[in-house]
Amino acid sequence: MMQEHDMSGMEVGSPAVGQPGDGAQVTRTVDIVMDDTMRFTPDDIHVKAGDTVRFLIKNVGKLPHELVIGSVAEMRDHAAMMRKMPDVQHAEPNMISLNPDQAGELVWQFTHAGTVDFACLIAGHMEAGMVGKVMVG
Ligand SMILES: [Cu+2]
Repeated sequence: MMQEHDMSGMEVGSPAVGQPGDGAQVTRTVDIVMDDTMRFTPDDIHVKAGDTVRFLIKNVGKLPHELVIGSVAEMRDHAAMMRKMPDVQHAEPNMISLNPDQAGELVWQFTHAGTVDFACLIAGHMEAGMVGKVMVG
């Protein structure tokens, strides 16, 4: 029963990725659409360091999709674990899971200049190209 996996903070291992945002401090709103072509639209987002972004995310596909903010290296590890344990329910402040025709939001503060990745970690989706980048200037 004891799990060796410490899920907490796993996707947010590096402080450069940023931190959960405060909905009262939002400086930018970005709409993102997810679909069954395994794409995020847009998949290339530019913000400024310090911006708190409200992502308004809609799944227009017929499959569930999710958006997880993190680093690609850490997300590959997470995706591998998800393939081994597809029934694991995971919910973290850096992610949102949406069923078909569902919409939701994620508030995130980008604290450091650089590139932050996002991806859908449902088995096979990231591998099929369901990734995007936030350029933090
Ligand atoms: Cu997906």
